[in-house]
Amino acid sequence: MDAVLRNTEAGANLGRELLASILRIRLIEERIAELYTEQEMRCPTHFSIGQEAVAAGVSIHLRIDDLVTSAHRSHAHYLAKGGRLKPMLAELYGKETGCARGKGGSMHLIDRSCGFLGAVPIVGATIPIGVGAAFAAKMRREPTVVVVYFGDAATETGVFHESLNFAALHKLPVVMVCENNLYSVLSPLSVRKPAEREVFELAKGHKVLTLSGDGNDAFEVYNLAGRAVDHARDGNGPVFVEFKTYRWLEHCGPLGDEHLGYRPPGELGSWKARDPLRLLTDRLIAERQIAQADVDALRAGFAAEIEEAMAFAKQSTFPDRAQLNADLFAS
Ligand SMILES: Cc1ncc(C[n+]2csc(CCOP(=O)(O)OP(=O)(O)O)c2C)c(N)n1
Repeated sequence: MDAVLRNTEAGANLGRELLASILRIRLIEERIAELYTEQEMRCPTHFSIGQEAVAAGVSIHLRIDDLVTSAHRSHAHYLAKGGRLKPMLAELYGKETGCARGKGGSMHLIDRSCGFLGAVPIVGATIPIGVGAAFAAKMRREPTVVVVYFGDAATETGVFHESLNFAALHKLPVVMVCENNLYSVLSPLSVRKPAEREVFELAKGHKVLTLSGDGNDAFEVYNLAGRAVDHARDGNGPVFVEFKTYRWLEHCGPLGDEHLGYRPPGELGSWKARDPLRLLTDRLIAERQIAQADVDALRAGFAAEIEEAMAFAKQSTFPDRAQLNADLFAS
């Protein structure tokens, strides 16, 4: 069964809902990582294992007709927004049942049915697309909020500033969510910006509401994102929210990369000790909001869903040769 926007299985309880969303994304990506080595998924794939609380805590505030854009690391954003698992996995396998009909792969997820306007791996490229969608929504007097997800490196592009300036000028209902995982491929922030200037301070220059917080604390993400989405929906203009978090795997691909030596020794371990899934599970169990048996049941349910979707993706057919030039803007 494909997921709905909010995990109804988890019920009205916020903590359980956040946990279900994070756990589901984690299990899906772990399974993709396992099967990736079979070399049947042939698209470059960027995992967000370790960063899932951001997508979960933001999306919980969104309605089905709110819109989202993302970049190369987009599985979590797509799934949390109500993206359908079977078409997502089929897309990774290049199949015609994929959400981009097998022509995009992991970095080009798109699904209008859940308001996922698209993911594009050109750094910064989807920021103006999201701002344009917010401009259109405002002109049509629709109550839509657009969330634009990107990494810390995207704040170093010119189009980020042009877009934020335009959004601020026109008071557009856009929430820019920056997942600051400290690296752009192998380059740490220290070689990319002055040490005394934080990433979020760039947005302050545009005089928009600017927030920053812990992206591994699901409740903190929930609270900050709630403020941001309400602000944008109430017509107060754009918001920039930075969430500090950390990618566990290599920049692109299913493996670890500690042997490359670009991250200081112990850094990965210290972030793993702050695993968003573990932190939330421990807290909910300690507060007796959930029992380990509930977590195990959620896990089993998601595992079954994932296996069914994987089988669907593998059994689907590749697009027909005749479809090669279909849906293209240029021939
Ligand atoms: C315009 C452009 N320049 C360079 C690249 C190569 N590239 C792909 S991902 C990436 C780093 C992106 O870092 P960030 O935006 O912080 O996201 P993260 O990968 O950390 O999630 C780069 C430089 C690109 N895709 N587009």
